[in-house]
Amino acid sequence: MRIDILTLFPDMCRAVFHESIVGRAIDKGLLEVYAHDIRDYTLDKHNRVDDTPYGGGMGMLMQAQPIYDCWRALCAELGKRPHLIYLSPQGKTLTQARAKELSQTDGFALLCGHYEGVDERVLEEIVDEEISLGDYVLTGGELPALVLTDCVARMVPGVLPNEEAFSQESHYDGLLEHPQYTKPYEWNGKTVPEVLISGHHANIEKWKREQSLLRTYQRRPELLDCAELTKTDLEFLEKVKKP
Ligand code: 4H3
Repeated sequence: MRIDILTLFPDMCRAVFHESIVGRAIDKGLLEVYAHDIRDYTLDKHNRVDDTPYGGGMGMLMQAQPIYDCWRALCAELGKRPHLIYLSPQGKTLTQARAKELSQTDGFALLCGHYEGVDERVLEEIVDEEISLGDYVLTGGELPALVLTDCVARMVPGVLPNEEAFSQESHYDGLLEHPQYTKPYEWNGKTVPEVLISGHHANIEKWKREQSLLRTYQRRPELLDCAELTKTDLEFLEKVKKP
């Protein structure tokens, strides 16, 4: 899989994706991530990439031309138009399901805006999809782009040691994950739930499922409307809901 990031802050992106698990995936050749500097494509003699908004208003906007030329250069390099995602608070909220779909493609490109935003005309011309991380505003699209890259990368086959590592986690099947414990057995006067050291595999699985249902019910009850629940799950939830 190949991910191309169009940004005014390529070093900020590189610093993040060359570390940790994503960094290892790149070293292993499972993933290619490139950061392209939009400023390299400015035609302005002072290297400017922003200007004031028509109609007035605060701050500066990124101009269309450097972004468009950066995208054109990428198209030429790839020999095709990449699926381009613009990170913005106006996009559809990122879900685990959309990240999973993206992890099954051969790649995509990410456009990071900065300042107060981007000239709408270039967005109309090149953007295929708009994604938001949530209902809040950031100074740039770089952090959301890196979050999306991380979220997608960890589901690319081979990036995590085993597929179970992500298929059991929160949101993967529409539920929150059960609580987890590691050594030592007793810490700060608190021990680990007995069932987990019982060695009884079926009981352990049952406990995990019930904890997962319980947490989701207590913390994010709206998720239960969309989760795939068995008859046993529903019976457990009925018991829990009764006061
Ligand atoms: C994404 C981008 C929030 C999100 C973002 C989010 C800077 C978009 C600029 C950049 C525009 C002005 N903020 N919730 N900010 O995912 O290009 O907002």
